[in-house]
Amino acid sequence: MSLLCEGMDLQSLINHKISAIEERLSLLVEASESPYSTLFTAARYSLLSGGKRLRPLLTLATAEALGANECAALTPACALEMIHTYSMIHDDLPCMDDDDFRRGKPTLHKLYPEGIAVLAGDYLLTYAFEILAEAPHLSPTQQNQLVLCLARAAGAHGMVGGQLMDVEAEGKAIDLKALQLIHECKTGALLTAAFEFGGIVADASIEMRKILSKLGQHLGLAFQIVDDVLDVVASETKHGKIHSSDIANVKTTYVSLMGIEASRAKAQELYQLSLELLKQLPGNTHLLQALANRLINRDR
Ligand code: GRG
Repeated sequence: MSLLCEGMDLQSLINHKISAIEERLSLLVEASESPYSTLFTAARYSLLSGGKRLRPLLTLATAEALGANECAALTPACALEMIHTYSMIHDDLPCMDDDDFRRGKPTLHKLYPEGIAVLAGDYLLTYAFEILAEAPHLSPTQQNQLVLCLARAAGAHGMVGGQLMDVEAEGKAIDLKALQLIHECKTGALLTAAFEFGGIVADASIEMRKILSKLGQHLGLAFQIVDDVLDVVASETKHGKIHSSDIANVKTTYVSLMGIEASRAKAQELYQLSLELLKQLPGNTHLLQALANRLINRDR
């Protein structure tokens, strides 16, 4: 599918890019015949179950705003979605959050034995690096930079470290600084990598890549604050009173530390800072603005 789509309205443009991402994901993780084909069927169940595709969309939009060949951004964008999906599969396991449903469907370990769910996550984690190392339309230097960027974002100083701090903080009262660090690592690092990936694909300058990192940090934090607010608001709507999963799990959140209104105001402040940063990008940032807006004003 071509990624060129002049004259489309913004929503059609986003849908078009989501289709291109899902088509490439489906090609990359084929349900092929092999003695270990369960790995692919299980991975496809989680990978193709209709997430918002925020991270890959951010990579495509950043590449576009920097004037890069968007086709070159598609495989890196899919690698990010694979890491995100692996993290969701493992996060849902009984030894972590023990969730039965994700995106309105049974979690992977409810459909397959738990060990298969672990292995499907392991496969997606490993495979993401394989496809980056041989990503088409990119130089060996760019491939190497992508691998390094993703390893740093997903590893000990990023998502996995954030998850560890989160697990250790459960049931304890933590302050805003500690909470912010957890979020920067657990969810912010991968969102930041989504912007950085666009910069790598576009061969952006060091200065531009610093701007992209800052953008990712602001929006990553805003994303998490909105998530904390949604957890309370969605529960209030469902139960008619405050009964959030975070409260039930005795978790410190932005809402528990700052209250709903101050949390919303903080997310808005980060969004405005991001819009200012976007002005420093050389190309068309309409799609990035729309995605940032969606990230702040989402209802799921
Ligand atoms: C288990 C190694 C390991 C890491 C998991 C990212 C993470 C660490 C846990 C996520 C926990 C969680 C539900 C955080 C809230 C924010 C978040 C990442 C939500 C899910 O991301 P979306 O909204 O999901 O982009 P979709 O379904 O749209 O893909």
